[in-house]
Amino acid sequence: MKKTGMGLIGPGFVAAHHIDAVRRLGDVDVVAVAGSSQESANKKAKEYKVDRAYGDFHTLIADPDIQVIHNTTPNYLHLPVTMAALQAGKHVISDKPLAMNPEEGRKLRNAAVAAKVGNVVTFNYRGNPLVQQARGMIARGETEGLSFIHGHYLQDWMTDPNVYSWRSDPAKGGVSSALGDIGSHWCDLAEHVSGLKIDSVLADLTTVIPIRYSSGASAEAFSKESTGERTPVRVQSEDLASVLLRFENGTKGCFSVGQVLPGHKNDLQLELNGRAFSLKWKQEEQNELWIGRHNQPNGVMMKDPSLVSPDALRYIHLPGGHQESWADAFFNLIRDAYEWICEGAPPDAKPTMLPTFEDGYRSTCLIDAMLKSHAAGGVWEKVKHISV
Ligand code: SOE
Repeated sequence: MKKTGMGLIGPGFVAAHHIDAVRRLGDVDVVAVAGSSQESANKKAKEYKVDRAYGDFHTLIADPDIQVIHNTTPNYLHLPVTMAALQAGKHVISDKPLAMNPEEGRKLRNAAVAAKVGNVVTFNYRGNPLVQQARGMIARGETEGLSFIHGHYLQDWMTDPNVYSWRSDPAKGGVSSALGDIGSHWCDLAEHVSGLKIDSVLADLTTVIPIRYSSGASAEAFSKESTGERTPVRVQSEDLASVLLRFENGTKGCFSVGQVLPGHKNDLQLELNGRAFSLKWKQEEQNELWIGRHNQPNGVMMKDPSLVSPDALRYIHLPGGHQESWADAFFNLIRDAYEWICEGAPPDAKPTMLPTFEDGYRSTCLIDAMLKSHAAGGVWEKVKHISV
């Protein structure tokens, strides 16, 4: 049987994980990678052991052996690359955020619907089995409603002012930095797990490190480059933010994001308080789900096939006590995406867990509302999201 062909455009930090996940599927071929130049594509193709390397994305998209395009380029290239792939009738798995702003996000969402192809955004934290467990418990009404949804997503890889990434450059990363990069994950997770949409937001944004020192090249996420000749760059976008939330049914919420907070490596935490019990999931301790109770001792559900509900079981690969990780959850998303794509990606057969361009577009609307709220001096801003 001929394998499905995959091509990846934009080999940065996350690209290796896309390739690993696809190779783990077994029935998908990593056909080619494309970079910003032939030289960088050759280097990455050698590193990832991929046969074909293209110095421009159009050639990769035109390759007849490739049916699925993974777009892991910097944010400013999401629109042109994804649009070109959709127009060529290819399925697309895009890194988050889908686009730089709601206008771009809407164009991509509409183009994907019109092209009738698989369209997925890597909100990969949905792929964790205990995230699906929490989602199922809430959907079945076991928490007896939700009063408060809160948490944070904190990192420290931008603490050093010598780290200058394209994410801090509005022309390449978009007007928002921390909110677009990791706030987008938190909000997607909060909406997915709770089943509730955020209706309005009140945001307070800060730039803790207003001057960064650039070596001329963009630092990869989590890299620690601080050598070489550097020039100062004034940073306008936020590296720290706190946001109050009102969900559609009146449920309250709040979250903070920051990428300059020493000691916090990839500290995503989501807590949901219901009338019957509370649930808390921490990405850095992702094999446990905390269950808080009022009249009984609190508990911890371990990731164990015999404990979770059937909808979460699908996302577990190992017996209890065998820790699963970020890469396993990422794989789960890629597996669901390819299963859907191989069926022809019919909208009504989309796995519940799978985030599509609709979710990616919504995410750009959420971030936009937060930016507007802050710019207006911290006022409540309604999230404007136009459905197809
Ligand atoms: C960097 O902040 C980053 O790689 C994000 O871009 C990813 O989406 C997140 O999963 C891990 O951190």
